[in-house]
Formats: sequence, C-alpha cells, structure tokens
Amino acid sequence: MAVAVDVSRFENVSMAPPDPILGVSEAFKADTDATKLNLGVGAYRTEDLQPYVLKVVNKAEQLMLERGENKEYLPIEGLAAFNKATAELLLGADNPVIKNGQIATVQGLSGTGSLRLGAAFIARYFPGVKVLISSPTWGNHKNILSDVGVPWSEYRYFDPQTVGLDFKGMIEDIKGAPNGSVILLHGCAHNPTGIDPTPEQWEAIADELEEKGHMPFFDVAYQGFASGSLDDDASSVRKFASRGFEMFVAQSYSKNLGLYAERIGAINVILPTADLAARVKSQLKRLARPMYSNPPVHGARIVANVVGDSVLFDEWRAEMQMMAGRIKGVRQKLYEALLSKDKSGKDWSFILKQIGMFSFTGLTKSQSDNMTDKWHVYMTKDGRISLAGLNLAKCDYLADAIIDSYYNVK
Ligand code: PLA
Repeated sequence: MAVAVDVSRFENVSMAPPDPILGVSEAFKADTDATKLNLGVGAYRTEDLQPYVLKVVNKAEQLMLERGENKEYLPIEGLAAFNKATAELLLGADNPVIKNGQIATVQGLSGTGSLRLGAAFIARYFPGVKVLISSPTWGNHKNILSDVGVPWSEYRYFDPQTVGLDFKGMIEDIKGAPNGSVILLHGCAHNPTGIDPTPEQWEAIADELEEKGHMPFFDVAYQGFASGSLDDDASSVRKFASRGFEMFVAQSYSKNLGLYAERIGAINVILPTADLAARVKSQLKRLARPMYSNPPVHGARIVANVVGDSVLFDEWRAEMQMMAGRIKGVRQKLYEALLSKDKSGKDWSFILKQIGMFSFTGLTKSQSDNMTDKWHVYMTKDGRISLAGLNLAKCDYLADAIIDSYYNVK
C-alpha cells in the first residue's frame, strides 16, 4: 500500500542555481532576439555560427558502419586501441615513458570524467593532500574536487593590472603550499584567461614543484586546438614527463575533435616503473566500476580510427588548424574593431596575446550583465567570452557591446 504523505520528504530540497557555464546556453536558447550571440560555453561554431562536425569524424563513423562493429561492453579501462592512441598523442609515440610502459591510461567520460577519476584516486590514496588550483580556473575544477572530498586552495595566476600571468605570485603560492601537494595545471590555453606560461616559466614552475616534492596534475582539454599543433600544445606536459615527475594528466576530445557529446577522454598517470603503472591502472579501474562500470565505445572508436590511419590523421590536423585559424581570425578582427571604435587609447592588445578559444575581457559582473541584458551577448559572469562562438560579421557588434558595457556600466 502506498504511504500517503502530506509533506514531501523532498521538501527541504532547494532549487539549485543555474550552472555558471552551461546555464548560459539555457538562457541563450530562451532569448528570442534575432541579434543574440552565444559566447558562453566553449563550443566551436562555423562562420555561420552553426555547430561543426569534423569531416574526418564523419569518415571515421562511415568506416565503423562498414565494419559493422558491435555494441558489446568495453573493458572497464576502455578501448585498448584508444588508450594506446591517446597516450601516444599526449607524449609522442617514441617517448620513453610509453616505450617502458610507465603510464597507466584509462578511458574516461571526457575531460570532466577523467579529472573526476584522478580526483577520486587522490581522495583514496592520498587522503588529506591538498590540490592547488589557479585563480581563476575552469569553475568545474572546484566542484570536482569538493564532491570527492579533496581539499583545495588557490594559487595566484592572473594579474588584472597587466592582464597577464602573475608569475611571481604563482611561484610564491606553490612555494608556500605544504610539501607534497598536488598542483593542477592547464596544459595549454588556460581557461578562462587564455594566458599560458612561457617555456622558461614552465621550466621554473617545474623546478619549484621538484624542490617542494609537489605532484603536477595536468588538465589537457585543448591539445591541438590552441595553436593548431598537437605537439606544441603538449610541450608543457612533455617537459614535465621528461624530467621524471610522477603525475596525472586528464585529456579531452571535446574540442580538438569536436566530440563534445560523445564524452571521450582519458586519465593518464605517469609513474617511475611499469609495475607501478599496472598497479595504479588496476585501482583506477576499481574506482570506475562502481561509478559507471565501463565507458561508451563510439567516441573511443572515432579517436582510434582517426589517430590510427595516417590519411585521416593528416586530415584531422588540417581541420584543427582550420578551426584554430578561424578563432585567431576573429580575435584579430575583434581587436581591430575595438581599436577603431574606442578613441580613449585603452590598450586592447591583451585580446591578441591570449590564446585558445577564450578571451578574458576584464568586464565585471555588472558589465557582463549589461552585455547580456542590453546587447543579447551571452557570456560567463567572470568576463570570459568564447571566440569560438563569434564570426567576422559580428565583431563590430560585439565591439560596440564591449565598449558600451566597459565605459557606461560601473
Ligand atoms: N577542462 C577544462 C580546462 C575545460 O575548459 C573543459 C571544458 C573541460 C576540462 C571539460 O570538458 P569535457 O568534459 O567536455 O571534456 N570547458 C567548457 C565546457 C568548454 C564546460 O564548461 O563544460 C567551457 O565552456 O569552459
């Protein structure tokens, strides 16, 4: 017999606030104004502002259909061909770490799910160890760590005065963290600032981590998408690997292969020996099994097919360069539009210096609100705009909106 309840036992559940990034897409959908522009979520759009499925992805899917592949469960660690391809793409196939089997790679539910697996591993094996994240960082880093109960604090990263890297502050905070902390680093195209350390600064960061016995945890969500080169965008990670660090690296294929909804990525742990790698991998699988059992196969097959076929691989690189190039093009056009419209002499060149799909405009929350409420430009409230959602035709309009918000809103 059903139990009648006057008051629901869910009565004390409050309404959660919209997600600071994905909630922007929901608000955008609800706006009926024709001029509306979605610069919130980092998702690549064509010059016509339409979503883009890479041609090479279509070809890989065609291959899969022809082969008549089945839908059996994958092993807990994911598709073997994908795991091999993704580690090789990250480090380079001839990297000693790969040759010696010093890497534990487990397919994850894209970047987010892979970060979550890494964080769960930290919670289980290094209880109480603190993770340091950059200020600011991708907002979900905090949620991921908090939800698995890993303590975190922030290191200085962005200097609003120079609109550049607060390198001194970053090093001081890394130095000040308890020995043996985990330092979360963005492999390339830092989100949301678009500011990366120089090669010399990376070297100094590595020195500091070594000195303090800290462990790097790289989040690589934009390999190949930042500069157009898979190798250049992995150089930070490869530098740390060659210096012999034990470390975590989360990867995502959402942006560089446009596989957002396929949820394909990986967590890698680089270790001093193959024996340790085997043990760590077995424990990552043990964490994955009760969370989601085993990962989806479709995106893994796409990646494995593209990376495993030299013709498709070259086509992918060309499409990545095209996407990165289009973003650089709107970056340039937006900068020129701001320069020609704003006669105050303000230096807008930070837009050109930032890399990747985002620009961190420096607009405050109320200025960002004005962008949305008055101009129908949807963006995150930290002042970040996704240039991947902008086209050349809208650069003038966007420049007008930025100038109005910057000068007319406190
Ligand atoms: N890490 C960083 C630094 C990211 O920017 C993102 C995505 C991810 C990981 C995770 O992406 P994935 O799970 O799809 O692989 N950030 C987006 C989307 C593009 C988001 O917030 O989920 C963003 O707009 O910031």
